[in-house]
Amino acid sequence: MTRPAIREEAAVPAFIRREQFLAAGDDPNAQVVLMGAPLDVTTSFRPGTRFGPARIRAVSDGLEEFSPVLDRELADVPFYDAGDMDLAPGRVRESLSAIEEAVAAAVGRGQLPVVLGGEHLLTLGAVRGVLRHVPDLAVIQFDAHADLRDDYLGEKLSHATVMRRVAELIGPGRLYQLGIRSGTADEFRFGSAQTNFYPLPLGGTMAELAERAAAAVGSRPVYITLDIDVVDPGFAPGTGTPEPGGVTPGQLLQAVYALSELNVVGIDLVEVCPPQDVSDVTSVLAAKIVREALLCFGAR
Ligand SMILES: [Mn+2]
Repeated sequence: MTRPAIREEAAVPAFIRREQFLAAGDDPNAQVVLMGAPLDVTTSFRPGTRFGPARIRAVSDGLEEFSPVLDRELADVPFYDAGDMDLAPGRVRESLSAIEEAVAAAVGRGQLPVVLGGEHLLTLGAVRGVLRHVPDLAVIQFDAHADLRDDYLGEKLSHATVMRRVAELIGPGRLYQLGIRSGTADEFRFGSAQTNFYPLPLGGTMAELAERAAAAVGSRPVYITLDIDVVDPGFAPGTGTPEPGGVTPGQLLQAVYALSELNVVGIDLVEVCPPQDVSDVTSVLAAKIVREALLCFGAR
């Protein structure tokens, strides 16, 4: 059988739009640039964070664009979703360089990069990228784990060593670690002695820790890294290294709001692992945190 020639004007419309985050605009020069870094290389327990950015985007569609708490909506904060970086599987250093370049490009143009992970090691690349343009940087980390090992099974570059490497870059006194409840005795000694180490207090709140950190950071530029496992695994099971005894989503959001006056120059949200998730609760929480972060820190 001979098929008729294809007529261009009868082209099938593009049914499948590349997934974008809720209400993302199409101006690459927007004040805020969302980018996915599906790094999933050094994960030690349960892999799958490479699927994080795509799933967070997909479920973001179920959220409203308006935040009642912030009384602001995404239309007030134009942002661009640049999609996911193409990170070659297994190539740690090259991947970190690609992340560094992308983040440096955004910061160099005066944009606020918001990076969706991916495993926590990506923060090292992102902080390197920010540091190219912003000296005197502080980093605020929300995490269940200290991530302060000097090496992990002999490897210096790992999700378990990432904040040690970041501390070396910016100076340990510039790192604020909030909500930590897991690590080795060595990590806790290093953290207590050298970083601004705010372990999760029994009975205290995450927002109080964030307020302390915000007061200490003052007007200095700050990068925020948010490891979703700071939230209790009962609320956020979709993560590689769940650690019981965490905060509720509401407590975490309160802590994010407590940072709203800071001079935030970069943000990441890491360790969402969709294959381990239940009913997308972790991805939906991540999407909500991203929305609130966009509205909190992107409206300048
Ligand atoms: Mn972490």
